[in-house]
Amino acid sequence: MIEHLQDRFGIPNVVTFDAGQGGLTRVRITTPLASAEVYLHGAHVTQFQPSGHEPMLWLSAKSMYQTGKAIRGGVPICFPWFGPRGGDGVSPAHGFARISEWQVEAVGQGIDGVVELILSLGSNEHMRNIWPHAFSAKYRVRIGSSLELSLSVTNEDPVAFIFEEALHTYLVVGDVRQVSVSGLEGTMYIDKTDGLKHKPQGNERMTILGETDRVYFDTRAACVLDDGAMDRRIAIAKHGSDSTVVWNPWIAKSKAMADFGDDEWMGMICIETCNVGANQITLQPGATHELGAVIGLG
Ligand code: TA6
Repeated sequence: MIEHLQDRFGIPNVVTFDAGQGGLTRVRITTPLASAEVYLHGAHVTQFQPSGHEPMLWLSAKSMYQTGKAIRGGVPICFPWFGPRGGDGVSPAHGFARISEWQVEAVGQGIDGVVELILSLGSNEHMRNIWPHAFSAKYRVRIGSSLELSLSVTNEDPVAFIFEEALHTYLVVGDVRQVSVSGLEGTMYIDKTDGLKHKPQGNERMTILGETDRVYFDTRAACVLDDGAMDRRIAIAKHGSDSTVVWNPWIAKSKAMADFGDDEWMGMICIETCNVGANQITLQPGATHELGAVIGLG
């Protein structure tokens, strides 16, 4: 299968298909602008590094790379729900998109050197057994000086359906205790570390002083991550998204996750581009919704 993909979609010295970690099919992209890696498992972008700069996406050294399991780090795609699903005991956390095998639809490189991958996922019987709706999804990944992601979901059903979605981006930081995040000033958030209380962000930049798990809702603003330790700023712009989630598991939660190193919490922060909770999407038959993020040096 890898040889077939290479023959059909490979670009010599630019786009290479190979067996990555755990033998999962991986696409490696090398351009003068940046390098990146994407697994077909979950259409999971696991690496993005602008030329001349440090890697931007964080990956756990303890991540698993196996069917049925989400890769820990990079940009997991959460769809068609976010978080655990109402106690049914069989639905995978954050939906099935990030543990499904996506198909390659197209690969190209523009004269500007930007490489674009288009991956797709359609509903199958297994999915319909746990989420009874027909959908098709396309994921466009553009590798240039910034990482551009867009997830388009089309309702293939004769009736409307409701879904949640997130580009659950894990970013590298030098020390999460020395970062601040701007763009969320003046918004409200749900604090998942404090009984789902609704709280105001106020007018100050957001900082991480302990376990942090916040769903900022009704916000379309770009965020800027200011990383004091690495002396770097990363901008996360977005479209088609009304929610932003910020997460750091801190010490205890890191220890409780098998695929997360006990001390890895200091080197990462999630700033997630979402439509979750009250910002969930209702999609009419035949309609398409696009969620997008552009992640680049600030
Ligand atoms: O986005 C934050 C969050 O919902 C946290 O509550 C935590 O569960 C995190 O996602 C990771 O979820 P996962 O299923 O990937 O372990």
